Amino acid sequence: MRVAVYPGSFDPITNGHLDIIHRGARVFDRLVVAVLHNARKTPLFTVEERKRFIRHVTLDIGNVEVDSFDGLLVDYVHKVNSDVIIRGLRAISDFEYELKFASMMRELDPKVETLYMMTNNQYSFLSSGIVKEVAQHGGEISNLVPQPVKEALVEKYGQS
Ligand code: COD
Repeated sequence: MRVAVYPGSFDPITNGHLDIIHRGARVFDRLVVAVLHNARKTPLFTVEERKRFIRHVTLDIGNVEVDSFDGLLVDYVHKVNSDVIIRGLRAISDFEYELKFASMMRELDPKVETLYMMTNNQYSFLSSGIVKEVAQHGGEISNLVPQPVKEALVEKYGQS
């Protein structure tokens, strides 16, 4: 059984992340979406909230699991008996960071492969950060995030 891990902050999940989840789930037998529990950063949503959103919007995909992790990603990948990490690519601007990411993963364990999937063009500008910024100022985000995430953002920022 081929197991892949799709790690990220997912603060919150966007339609771009969801696009990569759909693509990954079609290629692998089991896809584990792993939310980073990063105590150093202050996320907008708690790990539990972020996991709940992802579970909610992936209910129709049978081979997707949602989990969280702390510490080194490579250790988590071993823990779930995987050797593949999936990352999403939006534009050339992602490349520099992703090259360092993949090189570091290879340094930590050469047997763990990092695979990149291109997002749908319509999501190539999308990030959790930009969605939060637009939501904070009352902009329209219906096409950018799943409905439950939109509702939670509207509730957080107190606008409709
Ligand atoms: N379309 C397609 N893909 C997208 C989109 C979009 N619109 N938006 C984001 N993505 C992709 C990103 O490129 C990324 O691949 C993934 O979705 C998750 O994105 P984010 O922004 O939610 O999460 P990141 O990139 O901040 O996650 C970083 C990690 C949590 C994976 C990393 O920091 C980590 O593993 N930390 C643990 C410590 C560790 O092991 N560090 C060494 C790593 S080499």
